[in-house]
Amino acid sequence: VTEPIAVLSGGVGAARFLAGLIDAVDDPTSVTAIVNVGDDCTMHGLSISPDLDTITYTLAGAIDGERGWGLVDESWRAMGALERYERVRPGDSRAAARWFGLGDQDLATHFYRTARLDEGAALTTVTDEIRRAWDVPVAIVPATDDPWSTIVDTEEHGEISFQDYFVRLRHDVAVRGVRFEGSPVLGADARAALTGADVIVIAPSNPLVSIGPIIALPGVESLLATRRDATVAVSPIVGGAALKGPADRMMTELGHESSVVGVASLYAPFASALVIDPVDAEHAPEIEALGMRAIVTPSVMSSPDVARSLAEATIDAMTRH
Ligand code: FO1
Repeated sequence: VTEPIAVLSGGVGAARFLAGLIDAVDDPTSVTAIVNVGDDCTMHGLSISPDLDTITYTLAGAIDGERGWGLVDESWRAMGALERYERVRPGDSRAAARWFGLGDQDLATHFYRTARLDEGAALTTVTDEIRRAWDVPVAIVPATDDPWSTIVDTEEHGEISFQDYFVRLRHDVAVRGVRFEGSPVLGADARAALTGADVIVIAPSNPLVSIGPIIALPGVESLLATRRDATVAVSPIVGGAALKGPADRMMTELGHESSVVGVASLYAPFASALVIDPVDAEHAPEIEALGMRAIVTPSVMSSPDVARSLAEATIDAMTRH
């Protein structure tokens, strides 16, 4: 497989799929990951891009596999040292927050990103510098260079930032809505990848808060619709449950079926095929009724071999029919 491939990406699920795709293609430089930035946040004055970093660290072989985020063999001395300041922090201050774990080595990435952005560099440029520092062969591009934040509307706390929802509240709260804030433009590299790809893959990431912010960028849904025959999605829901994170619960709370059929309903306007696990094979006719081909192949990426086979089957489905 050598054709240009664009992959709409969130965090962990996308990173594992991309690692499998690198093993499956002849030339990894033909792959572009277009990455969600809706989770991006500022902590301690530092610009943090969790999904970009999860993908970079995973493809560099440096991710902490158990956590799924941050670096392996990490130490936490800086975080620990913040405790002293927690005691003097005014009640209404968010300084010295320790609920968002930033490891000592991971901090270097956020120092670098923040300093370069402060110098006026675009996020696309800085992301590519970080990618090269980690010797990752796949192009990694933020979906947009502009601020574009996911806001989660919760029953208990009203509207909060994505990381407040996901990390601080451990996504253990009822969600009644999701929206995105900003006036973004699709990144030029992302647009070029979507226009030029032979195959566009929607990675197995949360459809509402990982893929959703990319699709919601002005012009992206209509651009993808023109590329529907080339676009395939990999379901992040297997047997009705999310592989990781709160996608299943969130789908139900926001009025979608938490199943491969619910995923198919969301993606049918712009994807012509959906990859599902054998446990969901019985749902293939419902997916086809929505106008998508159902590709049945093991999709729980429990090992690099499964990730590679999944990537191969996904690309084959689009190039050999
Ligand atoms: N996820 C957590 O569950 N807890 C954390 O403390 C945490 C810190 C963190 C720091 C840097 C980074 O790049 C990611 C981090 N994540 C953490 C993961 C991340 O916030 C989420 O997994 C994604 O935003 C969801 O895709």
